[in-house]
Amino acid sequence: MSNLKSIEKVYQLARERYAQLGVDSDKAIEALRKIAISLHCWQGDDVGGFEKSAEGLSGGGIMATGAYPGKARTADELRADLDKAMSLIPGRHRLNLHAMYAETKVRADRNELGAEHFAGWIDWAKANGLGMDFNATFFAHPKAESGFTLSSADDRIRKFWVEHGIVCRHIGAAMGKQLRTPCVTNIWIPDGSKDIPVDRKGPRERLKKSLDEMFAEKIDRRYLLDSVESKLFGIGSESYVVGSHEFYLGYAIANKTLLCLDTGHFHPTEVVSDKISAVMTFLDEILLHVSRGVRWDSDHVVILSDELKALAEEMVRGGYLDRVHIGLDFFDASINRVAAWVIGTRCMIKALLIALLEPTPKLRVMEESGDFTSRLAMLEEIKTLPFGAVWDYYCAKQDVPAGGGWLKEVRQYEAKVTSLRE
Ligand code: RNT
Ligand code: ZN
Repeated sequence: MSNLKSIEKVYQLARERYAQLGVDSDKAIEALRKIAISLHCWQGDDVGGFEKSAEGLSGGGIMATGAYPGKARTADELRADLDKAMSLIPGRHRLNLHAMYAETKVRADRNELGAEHFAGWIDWAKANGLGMDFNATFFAHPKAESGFTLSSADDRIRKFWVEHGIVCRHIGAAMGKQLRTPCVTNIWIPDGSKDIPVDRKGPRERLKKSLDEMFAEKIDRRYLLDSVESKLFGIGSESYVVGSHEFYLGYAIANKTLLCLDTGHFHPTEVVSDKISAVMTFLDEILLHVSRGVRWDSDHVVILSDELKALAEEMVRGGYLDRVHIGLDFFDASINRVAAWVIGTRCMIKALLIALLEPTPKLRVMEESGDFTSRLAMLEEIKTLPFGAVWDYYCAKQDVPAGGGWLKEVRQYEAKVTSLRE
């Protein structure tokens, strides 16, 4: 029997098994196909970027560790690596780009960037039928070295970063317009302090003022969706982070922006899965940065963990798929970078598939009638349903390797392409 034939056969058995629980696996697959994950460009080069004066990650408090050979050195290499990764991931997804990945012929500072500097990316996205999301880059820059950007007490510094935010909104809008899908343009700043500050209030008031200035121009939501990302602490901002969760939750509600919840940006026992329904009660849309913190905001590659599954369950159970933008945010420099994208993104999609295959109506009936014994029994039983058969079938139908076979392709690409890079 051919591989495809056997995948189909196993799928038919799984389909029947799910049908016994009232779950239509064909429908689950159809729903899954429509979910776009925004693949972050920065896994491909350890958050390096291509600016002429690239200074690496200095001044940002985020860190990629590891020295695996073969990282992309140019935009063309990064796009080729993304092409390879995307060819091994089922479905049609999006590209999440950072401003530091501008392709400038002559040096343009962050406040001088325009859509023309991203033409190579936009053309590539267009050619591949991908939407794009965008991020302003408020780190790895001399004007970020003091540890304060949009909240800086130095008005020249603060203004510079406000200008950066404004040009990035225009770039995002151009991406959205050209690609005919709104570009979520996210703001994360590293502002904070290593040791206990006396003034916690001043920087937060200045950050609000800067955001107000940045967002003053109304831009059509068909092109641009503004988003703000909170954080708990960073390297060098252990004692105080200006853009904390409370700060941005308040800002997003008051100003109708999106809120970005990064799964690595909370206390280790706090989970974003429980925050979704809480914030969605007050916000139209949110952005997720799906990451995996190990003891801290370490940005490990996303795996199919209980929390990843819980995150997907909350999106599906709450009917939030249209209002939650799923972006990834991890960067591991210690393993093959193309493989890192493939592993993390496939896991995100698997988690969504598992959630879509849940017999939620049955569970709800148990819960509503107070039968928590049956609810717990069923929640545990469904963990061993044949979801893998549905996943394999979905991959085969989408023309990507069903099992671990994708790794062979990454290894071939490594031998022919990435390992030859200096
Ligand atoms: C940093 C934030 C931010 C970055 C990217 C590169 O803690 O998570 O989203 O990871 O912008
Ligand atoms: Zn993030």
